[in-house]
Order: sequence, then C-alpha cells, then structure tokens
Amino acid sequence: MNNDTICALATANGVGALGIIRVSGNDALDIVQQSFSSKKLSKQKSHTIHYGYFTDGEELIDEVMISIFLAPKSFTTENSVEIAFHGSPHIGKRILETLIKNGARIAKAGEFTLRAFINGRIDLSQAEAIADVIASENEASRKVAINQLKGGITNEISLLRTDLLNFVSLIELELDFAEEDVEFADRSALNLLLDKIELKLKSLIESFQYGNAIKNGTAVAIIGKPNAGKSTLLNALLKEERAIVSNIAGTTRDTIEEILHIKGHAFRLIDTAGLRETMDEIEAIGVKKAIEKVENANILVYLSDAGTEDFSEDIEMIKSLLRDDLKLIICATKIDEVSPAVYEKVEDVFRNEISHEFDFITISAVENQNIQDLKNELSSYVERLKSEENNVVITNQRHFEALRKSLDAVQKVKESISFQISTELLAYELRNALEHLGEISGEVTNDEVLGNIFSKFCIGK
Ligand SMILES: Nc1nc2c(ncn2[C@@H]2O[C@H](COP(=O)(O)OP(=O)(O)OP(=O)(O)O)[C@@H](O)[C@H]2O)c(=O)[nH]1
Ligand SMILES: [Mg+2]
Repeated sequence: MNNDTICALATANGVGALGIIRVSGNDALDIVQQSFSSKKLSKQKSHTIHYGYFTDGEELIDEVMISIFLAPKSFTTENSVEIAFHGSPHIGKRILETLIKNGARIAKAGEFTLRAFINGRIDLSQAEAIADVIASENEASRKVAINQLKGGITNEISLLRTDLLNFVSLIELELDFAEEDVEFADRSALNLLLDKIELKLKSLIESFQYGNAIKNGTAVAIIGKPNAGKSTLLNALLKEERAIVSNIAGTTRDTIEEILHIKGHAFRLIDTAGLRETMDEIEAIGVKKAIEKVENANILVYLSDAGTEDFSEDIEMIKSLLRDDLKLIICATKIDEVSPAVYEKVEDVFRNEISHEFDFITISAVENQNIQDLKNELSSYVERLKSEENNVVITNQRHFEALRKSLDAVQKVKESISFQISTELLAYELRNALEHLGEISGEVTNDEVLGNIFSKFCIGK
C-alpha cells in the first residue's frame, strides 16, 4: 500500500451550511499547512480544531475550521485533517484543487475505508457496515448496520474460529507424529464443537431472509380483477393520491411502486393492472407485468370486491399465483357497500377452496376501515422472520455465501470424522472451513474481493 496523501469531499455534493473535505496520509499536515498560515499545524495536538483562512497562494479561498487527527488515532490510522468550509460546491472544488497543487491526490471510491481496513483498524465486515450505515433508510437497517459496525458478525464468527483453530493445531500435531499413531485431538470433543458451529452457521444463514427484508424491503404485490380497488388501497396505505382511481375497469396499466414504512421496516407496495383477458394491447402488457411482479414478491395481497357473487375466477387466479414461499393475504374490499351478512360469508368461500395458508381481512379503502389490520399483517410477516436467539442479522450477500460455504465445509469435516478418513484429509477439510469463516472478517481475502467491495463505495468514504 503506497502511503501517498489522499483528499476528497466527505459531505454530499451540493449546497449546505458546511462542507467537509478529508485529507489522509503521511503528508496530510504539510499539504494543508501550505494553504493555512494561521497556525503551525505540526505543533498542534491530535484531536484539536483550528480556526483560520484557507488560501491558494496569495488568494483567500474561505474561512475554515481545521481538525487534526494524528496517526495512529484517526479513522485511517494515518495523519488526517478535516477541513470544514462554507458549504458551496464551488469552494469545495477550489479547496480540492489547491490540495492537489500542494501534493495530495483525489481519493478513489472507498479509499479512506480501505486504508482503515488495510491498516487493521476495522475488519472487512465493519468496512462493509460503514457503507450500510450510510445507506440505511429506516430504523431496522440502521440497527443492523450499526451492530455490524460494532463488530457483531465478526465477534460471533471469530469465537467459532478460535475454537476450531485449536483443533486444527492438535490435528496438525498428530500429522507431525504420524508414525506413532497418536491422537491429540479428541474426536468426540471435536464433533461437539462442530455441532455447535453447524447450529450457529445455520441460524446465521437463516437470518439472511430477515436481512434481505431489511436491506431491500419486503415486496408486496397488490393484485385482483379490474375495479377491485387496488389503486384505492395503495392510496389509502400511503395516505396520498398516488395512483389514478376510477370506476372504469382497466384504469391502472403499468405497475406503480412506492415504499411504505411500517414500524421501522420498508415495504415495496406494487399496484398493478387488474387481471383479465383483454384485447387491449397495452393493458395486456400490464397484466403480464402484474403476474411477473407476483413472481418476485414476498407477499401477495389479493383483492376481491366483497359484493362479488361468484369468486371462482379469483380463486383460480390465486391458485395459479401461489408458491410455498409466498405469503398470501386475501382482502374482501368495499365492505362499506354491502351488509356484514354478505361480507362475513366471503372468508368461508375462500377457505373451502384454498388450502395454502392465508390471512383474510375485510376492508374499505374509501372509508379507511381495517387498513390498520392490513398494515399489522404486513408488519407481522417481517417480525416473524426475526430470529429470537440471533441478534446478529446477515444482510450481506457476500457474508451469506461465505457462511454457506463454511457450513458445507463443516458438514464435510463431520462426515470425514464419521468415515474415519485419514488425518491429512481431515486437516485439509478443517482448514477449508476455517478459510471460509475467515472470509467474512477479511482475515482471508484477495484483491479481487477487496476491489469489488470498495469500488461500490462513493468517493470520500
Ligand atoms: N365504496 C367503495 N368504493 C371503492 C372502494 N375501493 C375502491 N372503490 C371504487 O372502486 C372503483 C375502482 O377503484 P380502483 O382503485 O381504481 O380499482 P383498481 O383495482 O385499481 O382498478 P384497475 O386499475 O382498473 O384494475 C373506484 O370508483 C373506486 O372509488 C371502497 O373501499 N369502497
Ligand atoms: Mg388501479
């Protein structure tokens, strides 16, 4: 790692009360000093702030505050300076240009965080958590990301790794004494440990479903025949007139997607074109798109007008859309238009025909009846994904894959023991498991993986 000095805008690009530019590297103080004559920076203590003027040669650029973080007590562990200026994008640009003239270079995407990782201040999963914290848009994603930033996942994994590493040393010792046929590593204790690791890995892997819901939101497809009241329901859920509503069947043609937050979780509500056979070419495309949306949804909210006389088409439609991993909520709509005696019978009609588990709610989107029940039902879907015993949640595809490979490797080790295969092979399988576990924290890594992770950061992180 070369130790040249990098600089970048750390705040969002745009007008703000303040903007902050970060500078990090061996020469950070010298480079800033060339444009800051108010004080001798090298004489200042770490973690101090200094007022003065930032200049380009003779020209005054802005009045600034300069914070100093001396190695190793900085984010990157290098000498670092933060320049707070009046938040004009133009001033930010002028300061960066001057810093480059003074000998710095513009940082690459994620380079500050990469340096923090390479210099050992944070591990790889924490570096990824920084990106997640910045990207968090709701309470659930913020909580999970901040827990990961604290080292949540790495702590869990490194405990397992340390125990396993002990056994690897013993097994390798056995290899050194191969001719004497000794067994240092107690196989039944190893088996117990492997069981423990397997359980832990499985529960972490399971948490990914919840992690995904947190990171990408839960996809909710709102489906039903034309005029069932889908767009009216979307508007009622969002509390705004988002989609056009009319009594003309076939009003919605394209899909409409909006995010709704319920109890800190994001739901991607998808209003769709009403399902029917149609000669209208555009409407037909809309119907096809609606069905595709269900294929990628986590929850299907199927709407039927409660006053319908014959639900057989709805039932057929629901059956054709169902899958094992799809949660189904059937809503009988427009209950303000019919008597309870009518809409109370609807549930039984569906229960008699649909064996897949479903929740049933009677609603009136126009009169806002039972919309809260529907929200509670959506929310409970996500709550149920949350595991009781696991407070660490996997949200990252890379971690998920490394965990799956680790689980695979651990199961192979267990098999190896039960088949009493050679110690050499056992040692090999154990090393393999350790390696996959190490991928998460970055103890085992390669340039390609690092490049992949950090290139997704923005510049200045
Ligand atoms: N009384 C009553 N009318 C409703 C209710 N929900 C929707 N409607 C009416 O039903 C008609 C159709 O509503 P939309 O929300 O446009 O129905 P849609 O399912 O989106 O229809 P398409 O987009 O054509 O598939 C409109 O006239 C709505 O005002 C309800 O809960 N009660
Ligand atoms: Mg509609």
